[in-house]
Amino acid sequence: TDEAMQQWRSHRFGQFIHWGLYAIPGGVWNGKTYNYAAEFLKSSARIPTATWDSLMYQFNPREFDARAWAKMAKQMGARYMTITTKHHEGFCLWPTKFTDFNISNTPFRRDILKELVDAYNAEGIDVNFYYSVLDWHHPDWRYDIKSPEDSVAFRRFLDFAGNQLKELATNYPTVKAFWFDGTWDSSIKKNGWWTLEAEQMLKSVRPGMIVNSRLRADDFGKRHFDSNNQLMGDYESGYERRLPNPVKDLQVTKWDWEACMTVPENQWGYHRDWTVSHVKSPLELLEMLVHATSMGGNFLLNFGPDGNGGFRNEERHIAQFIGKWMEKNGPV
Ligand code: FUL
Repeated sequence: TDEAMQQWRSHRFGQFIHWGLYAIPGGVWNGKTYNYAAEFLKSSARIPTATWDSLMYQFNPREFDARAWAKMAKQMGARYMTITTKHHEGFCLWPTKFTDFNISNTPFRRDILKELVDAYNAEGIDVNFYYSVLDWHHPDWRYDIKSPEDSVAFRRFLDFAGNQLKELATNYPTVKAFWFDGTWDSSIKKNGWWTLEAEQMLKSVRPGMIVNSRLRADDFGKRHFDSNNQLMGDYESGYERRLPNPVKDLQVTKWDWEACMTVPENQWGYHRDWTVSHVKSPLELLEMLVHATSMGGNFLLNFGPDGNGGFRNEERHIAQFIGKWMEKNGPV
């Protein structure tokens, strides 16, 4: 684990990718644009699960080219990549045995996760897996445990999640870290044992596996990473604009951390009209990269490919801009 953390730390700059069914509607439903995060559209537009899930039959990203993605990341200077294997919607980018709601039942069918892992690894880029425990699709998911029935259902859910994690760690042996999300609900908090068990399990399948702090629901937001470097730092990651302040946040150096950053405010998945909020310029993002890494953290810059598997021009431009700087001045 020390070695894994050392490697994680040395990477400094990574690419985050949010990709799922939400990329198809891109924040627009029945002609109406929802400004809140595109990956939350199901919830913002109150779309019933069965309706949302049928997007699966439309998922056919013809332009998807894992090698081109990896090349772009490489040219940008990224040394690791974190991909949403399953976001809150519950759709899985790999052919999992544990739910039908996965890539193999789309018209596309290909194992996107495998193609990405292979392509990025071939460029020398480590791949980490983002995994949302919160799951809007799974019938046994509970926000809270209010009855014995809830607790039985939720136990089934936790088994499901554990099985998926084991499957990911087993079938994609080069995965370097798990980036947990969606652990803030009281159902998970009441089952804190599971988070420990999940971490132990991942370590037993892949010795040296590291995980981010969000796995521990109780730590969420408190950012007291103890010196236990089996946990991968996440400095309030998800809170886009907030970068550490050298004076106020001096304690930040006590643990490993990563600032993850979106290009517009609060949009992680692809949004058709991302000008609904301030879109950071390439220079702003470069400054953040330099800021974060100069404070000893890692910088994880998010990209949200569209439903065809392409990046928007602005994103390509950002990648080129940072890449040019890195060529001259990097690696950070
Ligand atoms: C948050 C999620 O709710 C967002 O959609 C995004 O994935 C961000 C990185 O973490 O918790």
